[in-house]
Amino acid sequence: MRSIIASALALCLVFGQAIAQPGLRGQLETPALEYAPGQVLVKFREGITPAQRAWARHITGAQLIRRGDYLDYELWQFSPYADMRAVAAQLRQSGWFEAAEPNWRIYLADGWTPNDTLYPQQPALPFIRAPQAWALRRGDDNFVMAILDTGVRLDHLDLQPRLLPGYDFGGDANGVRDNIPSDFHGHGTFVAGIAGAVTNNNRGVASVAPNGKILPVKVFRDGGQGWLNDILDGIAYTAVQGAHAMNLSLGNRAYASGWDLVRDALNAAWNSGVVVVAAAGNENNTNPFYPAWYPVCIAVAACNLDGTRSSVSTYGSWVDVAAPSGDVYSTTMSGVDTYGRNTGGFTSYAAPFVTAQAALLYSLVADGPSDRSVARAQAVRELIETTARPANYVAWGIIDLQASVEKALTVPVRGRVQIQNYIGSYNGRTVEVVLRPRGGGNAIATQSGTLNAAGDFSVSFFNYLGYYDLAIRAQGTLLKRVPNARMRYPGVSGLNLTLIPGDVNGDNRIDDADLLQVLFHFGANNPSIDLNGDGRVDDADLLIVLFNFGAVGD
Ligand SMILES: [Ca+2]
Ligand SMILES: [Ca+2]
Ligand SMILES: [Ca+2]
Ligand SMILES: [Ca+2]
Repeated sequence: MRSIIASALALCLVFGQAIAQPGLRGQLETPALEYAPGQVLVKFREGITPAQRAWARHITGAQLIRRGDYLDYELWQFSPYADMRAVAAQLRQSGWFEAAEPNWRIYLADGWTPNDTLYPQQPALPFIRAPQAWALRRGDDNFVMAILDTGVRLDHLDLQPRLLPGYDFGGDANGVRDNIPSDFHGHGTFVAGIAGAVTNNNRGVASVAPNGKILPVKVFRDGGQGWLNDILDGIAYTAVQGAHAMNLSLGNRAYASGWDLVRDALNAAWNSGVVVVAAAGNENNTNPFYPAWYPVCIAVAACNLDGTRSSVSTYGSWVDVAAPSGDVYSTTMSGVDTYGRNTGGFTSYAAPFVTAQAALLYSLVADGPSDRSVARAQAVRELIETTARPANYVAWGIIDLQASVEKALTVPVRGRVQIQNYIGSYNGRTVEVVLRPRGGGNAIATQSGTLNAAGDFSVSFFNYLGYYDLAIRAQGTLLKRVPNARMRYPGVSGLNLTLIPGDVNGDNRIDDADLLQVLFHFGANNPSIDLNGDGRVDDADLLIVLFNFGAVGD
């Protein structure tokens, strides 16, 4: 019996420091994983009796939430503010447990497979890792992709539910404009289906953006001729209609000063928040192709499904990204339920992959569909470009839908803290960021990191988009609230916080428990109790606790 009490006591003391020693966390070099606040999963060693288990919970202050139904584990709950990496590490050190782990968040590794009958014949979708992206997010029907093209077959069963009214600037056969942007050419119907065919409807094809609306903007006559003024009007109309992305599978290798008018119209659209995507051309060279050449456009080359450049695609450092076009299946205009495959490798059919990606990402960075701005458009463009898989024939690489969605869901929180009365280096001191519901409530997620010498920190949260309150503390300080933080790409930054020291045990209040810890470690060199960072625990730290005595964190 004595030995059990002795080891229980050791566990108690070790644990007593656990919350106060977030420093351990840094040494674990755990990647930025996320765990359920305050939860730890423990598995006792053989031979520990139920009574001893209850005793262990009692002295550590843990509450038993549940036992494994099939495996012999216990899920324990501590304060949601506790650093569970450090708690688990301390529990492991006690020698009582076979395992003690924070209750890590687990993510689906699988993709989402739509049930469209032709989906198995659309290898371009897994090539851009669409199923993995769709398992996370599938876009939003309030976000709009404008297809400036030859129109769309409006009664196509795999398109019709996704079509907004649109407009016909090209004017069918005779150039007379109307509000019926039907397609008698075929190009626009094929482009629209790649970006936004109805997906998971047991019919036809799947599309890159399973949710989202298509705005058909017909800017060609039925024979395929287009005129400058029709395109200019189509671009302006697209911006006014509130589109979030614009697809331009059109252009010309020949420069004419009229293209500068198109450029100006595209710049205006971009400045109102429209992401502009343009086919780079099918010239098999690096020469400019208009309007893709203009910097406002995300210029899209075409690649084969082995990642090589399609033999016809324009390429070069001015071309931003590549998307598949070597083997694409889409809707055709010949019937209401007709589909076709294209292996030409044309950039016309690569661009709509990127347009749909833009619409899907836009829904992740915007506060709803009316939140259109150049800042939102810029965020979307950065997500597309910076997550592309490198390819040597374009500036950024081949689009990766999964990586772009994951990046949009991974939100950094950056800032700088100063601790009152602190005279040491911040370098390596831990910082903890707690995510809570806006306006109050318990912690939803906690992330930790380390400060640099200046007190700068950066941590990331995965899959919490929207408005939250943050609460931030450094080792030994109270939490400081940052209300109403918008969690989205490119992140929350520029936080500048002055923190109140004295909360040695991490329960977010400064009281006699903290005082006792300082007294207990008086004279030691214990960084989690050395509140002023001068390398030892002494009366200066004691004074800090006394001075802030009674204070409670946010
Ligand atoms: Ca018409
Ligand atoms: Ca379908
Ligand atoms: Ca305390
Ligand atoms: Ca000190």
